[in-house]
Order: sequence, then C-alpha cells, then structure tokens
Amino acid sequence: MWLWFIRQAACGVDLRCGVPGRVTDGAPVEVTQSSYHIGQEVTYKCDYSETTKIRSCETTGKWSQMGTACAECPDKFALNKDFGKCYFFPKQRNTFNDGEKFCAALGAVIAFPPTLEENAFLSSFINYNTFIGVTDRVQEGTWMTVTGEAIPFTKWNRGEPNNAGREGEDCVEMGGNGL
Ligand SMILES: [Ca+2]
Ligand SMILES: [Ca+2]
Repeated sequence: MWLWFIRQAACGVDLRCGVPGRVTDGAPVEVTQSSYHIGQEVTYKCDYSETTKIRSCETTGKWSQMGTACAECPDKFALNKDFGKCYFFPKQRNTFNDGEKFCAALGAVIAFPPTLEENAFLSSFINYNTFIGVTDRVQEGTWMTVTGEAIPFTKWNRGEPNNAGREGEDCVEMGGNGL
C-alpha cells in the first residue's frame, strides 16, 4: 500500500577524482580506471630518472598538489635533466680533501662524469682547473671514483697521470677543455 505514495527520492554518489593527468616532468605509471575514490593513490614516474612520487585523490575530489614528478634539487643546486643530477659549482678554492668535505656538508660528492656527454657538460662550466671525484689514493695508479666505483673511461691530458711532485698526486682536475 505504501508504494502508492509519491515522494521525492534523494540520490547520492561518492565524490571521485577523474583520470590523473601528466605533470610537466612526469606521468602516472598506470591509469586503469576512469575515476578514483577518495584516498586512492597513483604513482607518478619522473620522465628522466627512476624517481617516483605518490599522488592521492583528496576529499575535494581533486588530485593532491604535485609540482614535479622528479626529485627536486637542494638549494643552490641546478638540475640537469639529461643526467638526472643536481650540480653546484662553488666559487671558492679548496684542496681536494676540503672540497670533498665541502660537498659532503651539502649532502653531495665531488662530481665525476660517468659518460663523455657528462664530461663535456662538466667541462663547459669550468673556467679554472676543477677537481672531479676521481682518485688513486686507495691504490697508486688505480683510478676510481671517490665513491669507490670503477671509472668507465679516461680522458687524460698529455703526459698524465704522472703522480708529479714530491708527495705525488692522487686527485684529478679537469680543465675547460674536458681533459
Ligand atoms: Ca699530474
Ligand atoms: Ca697518485
């Protein structure tokens, strides 16, 4: 009998987020749904590195703010997208050991170029000979990175390496010519 009464019906549906779009430097890894419920998360991958970030569907029905999908560089450091690295070229002069400490205090290491392209990039910033993160202090004549990795190529200037001087040389400097 009640069924014969005429009433309005209240309709409701959960707020949902739409398909998550690209950001300037990355995109969602996998978009499988046409809409997402509140609290659901998607993973974004940076276009030029393995960095990933999470974006979530907020109670407003919008995706959480995401400036960039890639990692951000620390203060003073500039991003190089091609190499997926942040670089800083300080002006002050240091010994190699002090340079290492200087970089370490910034959470960095003395930069070393794993490719010829990166070697060329580094050299383009060099006005005065500049230490790079390559050393033979562990074993004389065996050159490796300051982090203990093998170096994939060398680009020695003529006559180098020569361990010159009374105390020898265990560090590497690069000139503006990339040697
Ligand atoms: Ca030398
Ligand atoms: Ca040496």
